[in-house]
Amino acid sequence: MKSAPIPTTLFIKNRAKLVESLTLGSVVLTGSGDRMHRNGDQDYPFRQNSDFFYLTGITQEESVLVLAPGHPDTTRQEMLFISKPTPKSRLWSGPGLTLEEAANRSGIAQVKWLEDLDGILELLIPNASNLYAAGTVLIERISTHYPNLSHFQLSPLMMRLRMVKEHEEVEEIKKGSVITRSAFLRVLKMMKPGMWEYEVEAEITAEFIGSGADGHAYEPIIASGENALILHYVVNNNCCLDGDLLLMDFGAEVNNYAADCSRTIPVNGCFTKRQREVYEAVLRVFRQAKEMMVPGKVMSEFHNQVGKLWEEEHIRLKLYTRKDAETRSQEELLWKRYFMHGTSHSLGLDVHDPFNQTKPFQSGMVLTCEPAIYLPEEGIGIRLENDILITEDGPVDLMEEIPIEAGEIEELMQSNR
Ligand SMILES: [Mn+2]
Repeated sequence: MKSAPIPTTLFIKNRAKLVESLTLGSVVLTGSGDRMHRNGDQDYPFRQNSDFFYLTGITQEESVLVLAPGHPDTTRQEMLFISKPTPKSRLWSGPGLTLEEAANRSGIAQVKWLEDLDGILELLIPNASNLYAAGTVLIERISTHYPNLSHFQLSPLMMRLRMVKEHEEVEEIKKGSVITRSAFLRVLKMMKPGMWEYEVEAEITAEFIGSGADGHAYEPIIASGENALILHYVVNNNCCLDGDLLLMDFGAEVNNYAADCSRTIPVNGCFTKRQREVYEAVLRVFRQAKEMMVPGKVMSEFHNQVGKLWEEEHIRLKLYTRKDAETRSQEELLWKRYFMHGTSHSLGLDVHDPFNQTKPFQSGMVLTCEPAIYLPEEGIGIRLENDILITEDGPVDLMEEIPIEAGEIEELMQSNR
């Protein structure tokens, strides 16, 4: 069986938190993701809208959540609408959720068929003091039926909630990390010169699917040699050569939650002296950066501190001199030449989860730590990335168990020869 579903307690808590942040008389309408037509009878794979999933746990299309917390009729305060199966939909797509199943999954007592939605909206919308809406179909419907009514975006409220994780969410990210680890170990076992990047991708995919994950949380980057210098390299269509490094950025998705990991390994199982020197520099920055991920830190401040660490390492690697570094202005800091992306982003239902960059880190946030170095002159790109849970007692590395020491990686690769 695929991974056990997320406990319904999470979705109940999430709705309670949203309701708490609403003013009196507010009504929330939010819809599932839209079906994306591809061609003929084919759609792009459906993946639930993250905000909608966060509030309901429902993975089905054509679903709508209605919240009217202050409503005098308590049966109107929280309602879920799902589409009623037809003989045709049963034949082509299977049974779909029953009302009872949807109620159990979401923890919402009032579940109705979608055909009843309009009647309910007619009752609720004209009396709402604030209307929050999300989902293209719903917003279209509101602007057609109530052209003079203005509504607010739901997403800023959702961002505030999703930035801090509940323990059920951290558990899913942990599950994804365990599967991501198995995939990495599998690659270490197989890797040898002459293997193609897409073959590496296939091994990772097989491990993800075979372990009960949903699949990849994002398009995996499998970049050998100079391809590692292309930050979003996803074609994965080159041969891994003897003497090159292989940069992999990959993560399993479990119950819609993402894991996000980067590792860089020598294709032939043995770092050259220079590769090892550069690798150790990235690892040192990674370790120090991780320790700086504590409550109260602001993202930009964190990134600049990591930049300072990089400056020392770059000087040690003889990329520039201290004198060079000190004469530069803030806008043309030399470390940015070799590390041109952020050190961290929020992680959750989306691999780049909604995050307000101005808000300080706080306990319960899950953030990546991903220092990297890109040296075009030497054809070297190295990135190391783990997922970190911020707590009052210091950072907790959710990927602690995924090998990262240069020596350990070499040993694991060579022991399989
Ligand atoms: Mn990342």
